[in-house]
Amino acid sequence: MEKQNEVVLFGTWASAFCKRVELALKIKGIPYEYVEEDLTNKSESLLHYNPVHKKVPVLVHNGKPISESLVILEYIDECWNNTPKLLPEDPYQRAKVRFWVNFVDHQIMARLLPIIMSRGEEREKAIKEFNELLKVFEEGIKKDFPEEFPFFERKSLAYLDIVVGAHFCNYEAFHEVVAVVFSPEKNPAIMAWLEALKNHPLMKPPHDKLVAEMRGKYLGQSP
Ligand SMILES: N[C@@H](CCC(=O)N[C@@H](CS)C(=O)NCC(=O)O)C(=O)O
Repeated sequence: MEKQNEVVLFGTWASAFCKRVELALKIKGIPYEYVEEDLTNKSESLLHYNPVHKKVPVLVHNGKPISESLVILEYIDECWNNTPKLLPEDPYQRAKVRFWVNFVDHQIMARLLPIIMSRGEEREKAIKEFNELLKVFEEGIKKDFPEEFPFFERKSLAYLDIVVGAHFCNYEAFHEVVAVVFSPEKNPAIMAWLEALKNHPLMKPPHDKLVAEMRGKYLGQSP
């Protein structure tokens, strides 16, 4: 007989996109099996389950695959709807959360690569642009969610905490390997939020492992 709720996550440990899905499953208390993928040698299962993008994360629920991390988060929220909600009930609030998640994924994240790739004055300029976008984000969420801000005072992590936390709560490793990009002077509310997120028991980033990974990836240094 088929199991009622068989959940398998294909992921890779250092990926923020995969971390999002793991966080959602843990917040909702959903038991799952985790399969670590080697992206230099993708498994037949991954290629079978995500033939379009061939990327992780992929969630397989009772044999049915779902790809794209944000699609997976929404699927989890809809399927296990008697557990803590990731998205707000109100459609307008939901739209605003989706708007800012999109802003983080497409605008803010796009500014990280120029920082990684550049040096000297060019890097300073890239960091300044990154901080300006963070400021837009900070002001935007304060205006859109005045009652909820700061988010970390909520009982349970929600959609925006998951996305922001998975991307940025490892910022200390990024500072150590690449450059200091977050500062309490420039982005006080975001920094306070990240500080709380990184100390959350589900969020805690594996600092030393990440530093080694980033040194290899960004600086070409082997461990
Ligand atoms: N938009 C995708 C991005 C996923 C993604 O970029 N996954 C990376 C790991 S961080 C991957 O699987 N890369 C393998 C490849 O590009 O071949 C999502 O949100 O799930």
